[in-house]
Amino acid sequence: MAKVFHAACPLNCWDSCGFKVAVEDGKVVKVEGDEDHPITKGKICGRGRMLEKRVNSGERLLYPLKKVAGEFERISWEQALDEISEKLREYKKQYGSTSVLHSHDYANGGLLTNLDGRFFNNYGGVTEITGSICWGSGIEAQTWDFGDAYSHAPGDIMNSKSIVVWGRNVARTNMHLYGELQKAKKLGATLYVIDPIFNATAKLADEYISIKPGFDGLLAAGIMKEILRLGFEHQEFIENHSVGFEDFKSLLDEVSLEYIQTVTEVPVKIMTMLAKVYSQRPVATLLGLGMQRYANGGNTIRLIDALVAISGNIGLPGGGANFANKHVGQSFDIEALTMPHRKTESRTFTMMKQAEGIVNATEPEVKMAIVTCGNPLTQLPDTNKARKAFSSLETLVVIDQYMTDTAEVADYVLPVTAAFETEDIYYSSMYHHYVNHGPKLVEPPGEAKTDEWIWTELANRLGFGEEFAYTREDYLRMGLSSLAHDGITLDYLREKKFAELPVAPIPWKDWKFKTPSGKYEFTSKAARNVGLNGELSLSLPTESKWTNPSLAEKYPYSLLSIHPLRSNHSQFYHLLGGTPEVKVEIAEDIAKEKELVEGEFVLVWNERGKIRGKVSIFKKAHPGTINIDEGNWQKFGGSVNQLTSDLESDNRQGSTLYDCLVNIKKLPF
Ligand SMILES: Nc1nc2c(c(=O)[nH]1)N[C@H]1C(S)=C(S)[C@@H](COP(=O)(O)OP(=O)(O)OC[C@H]3O[C@@H](n4cnc5c(=O)[nH]c(N)nc54)[C@H](O)[C@@H]3O)O[C@H]1N2
Ligand SMILES: Nc1nc2c(c(=O)[nH]1)N[C@H]1C(S)=C(S)[C@@H](COP(=O)(O)OP(=O)(O)OC[C@H]3O[C@@H](n4cnc5c(=O)[nH]c(N)nc54)[C@H](O)[C@@H]3O)O[C@H]1N2
Ligand code: SF4
Ligand SMILES: [Mo]
Repeated sequence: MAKVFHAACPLNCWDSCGFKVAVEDGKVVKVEGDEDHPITKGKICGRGRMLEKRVNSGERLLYPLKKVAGEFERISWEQALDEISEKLREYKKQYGSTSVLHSHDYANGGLLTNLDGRFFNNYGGVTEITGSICWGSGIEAQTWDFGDAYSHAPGDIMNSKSIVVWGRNVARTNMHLYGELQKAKKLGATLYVIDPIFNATAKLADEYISIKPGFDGLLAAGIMKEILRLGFEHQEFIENHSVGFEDFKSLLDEVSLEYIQTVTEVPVKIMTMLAKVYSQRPVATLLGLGMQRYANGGNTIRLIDALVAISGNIGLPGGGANFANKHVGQSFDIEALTMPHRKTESRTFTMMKQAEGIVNATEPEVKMAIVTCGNPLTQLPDTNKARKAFSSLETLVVIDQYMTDTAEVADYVLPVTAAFETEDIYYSSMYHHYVNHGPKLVEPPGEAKTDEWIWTELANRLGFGEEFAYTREDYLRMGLSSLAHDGITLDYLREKKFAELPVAPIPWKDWKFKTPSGKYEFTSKAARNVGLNGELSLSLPTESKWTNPSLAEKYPYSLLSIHPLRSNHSQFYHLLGGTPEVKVEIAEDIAKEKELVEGEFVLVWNERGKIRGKVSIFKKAHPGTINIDEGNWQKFGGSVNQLTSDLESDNRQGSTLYDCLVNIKKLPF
């Protein structure tokens, strides 16, 4: 008989669901939703359910592997840890500790994934990754405007008159918000969706606004021009709670609505309509991550923030510029876990520029990289560059559950535990503000070990084992110590399964901001402090017919690479059954121009790379738009990142993954 336990989804996702997991004979047999969870209420997605396959799959890595003469050989943990720690010791002695790079992303939302920081800081400080290919531009943008990136609590949209879903693929990536949108609509809210793709969320909308990818900032500028012309701006907020408005207004005066209509491909009458919508408060703006993955991505989010601000939609129930909720992650005592004071050397590369850093860095050169919770050879922009860089390292160590594209090129691959094989607490700083407890339910297969065990063993060999002389429970208590006065302890979580973090449900209610001036900053001082011009601008993407006409002539179509429905990034493609194909979704005008029909094979290419796939026609997508979902493995046709660029966005903290022009042609087969 199976026994059912509570657990939590570890995947990097908006929703951070509560689970009920059935275990029989020491194996996970079913993953379902926990009805008691206040936000996720018993509903989970296919990726969550498929975690059962992900933990039980026969393809799991079971033993440490070492590459010898181009082939992987099984070795003992003893040998793997001795050899890796010897290399760490030697590289540090010869070149300094920053000759080692820690490459990672956020594949696991567990609090104790932070122990990698504890290891690298005690080692002396390695080359670390800053910014984020995921949300970096938007986080930095909101930090400049408000002082931080905070969202309203999920149910708050029930107070909204209108809801604008701006570039978020809710039905696919944030399923519990979809349910809330349906509910808000029933209560009378009007829903607008702004997206180049007529996605499942757009189908729910009262009005769908199709836009040229990368031009949303300009659309926001057009709406603001109309708000100011019609006299709908919130005078009190602008005059007493913001700085830099006059300069910003002059910028808006420089540009005409006709120009905005031309570049955004959105009619002026839509701008006027949205100006009226925004003036009928409260309006909730739910921003997605797609539109900040452009060279102008930070400025795009700042212009949308500015629209929310001048229309008086900040700090009131039912309003907000909702992008992420950093408050959630800030609730934990991360420093107690990571011990940043222990590092004596430091160097950083942005997440976007890792490959370039590996190839070009001197003093010291990068000799070794350790990859945790990430699959850079599939997920980083410009795969060909990333592959060359990671393959050129003297020593590459990958800690993972599967033989990913990145693991394939490693010198050492270490098998790590998966969901339900270790205790942790899980949260996501993207949507809701509940933390979930996940107990250890089953033993890991083969010789797979926790990341924590691996760090401890390496620390013992490198002479700082005393900083790792703690149990998992000790670490969980350390990370939760900042929440003790709110009654949120490990014992509480073990018993109650989840807890509501002390996070403000309506941020910026008092219009006191965390910026240097304490006001909303149309012109950002924080930006100036890091040597950037903090003024808003009307910047365009880098790859467009307006900014690079000769490139656009060769490569006339905009390539998006949105998140896959059935996989979390690269984590499920190999478990979907059959051979996953590369699906090339194309707007109807491209199909017509290139005489392409459903199911035909095509080549999509630009100067960075090429990819072959099967055509699927996108109904109602913005003209000139192509999409290939991200995350696909090399053996199934390859990652779309063979085509994307590794440029940093305007504020240097984000990627330009969707700022990508391509061409397409029919293939004979
Ligand atoms: N199924 C599934 N869900 C996921 C994930 C997954 O891999 N699979 N990943 C999780 C993670 S880590 C993240 S970061 C989130 C991301 O969640 P989302 O932000 O919802 O997803 P994205 O796929 O990044 O893109 C969202 C939307 O942006 C639109 N878009 C692209 N460019 C533009 C533009 O220029 N303007 C406008 N207005 N829209 C644009 C796309 O058409 C798409 O509809 O999803 C999380 N949830
Ligand atoms: N073209 C394009 N590229 C994109 C995106 C896009 O929209 N378009 N989206 C970007 C976004 S938003 C994100 S967040 C990134 C995601 O990029 P990644 O986080 O690199 O992607 P994942 O596929 O989730 O891979 C993470 C790896 O971590 C492993 N892993 C899981 N749990 C653990 C653990 O506990 N310990 C260790 N050591 N390993 C573990 C998994 O097995 C997997 O191989 O991709 C980005 N790349
Ligand atoms: S992937 Fe997201 S929606 Fe799916 S079960 Fe996990 S947290 Fe929930
Ligand atoms: Mo992400």
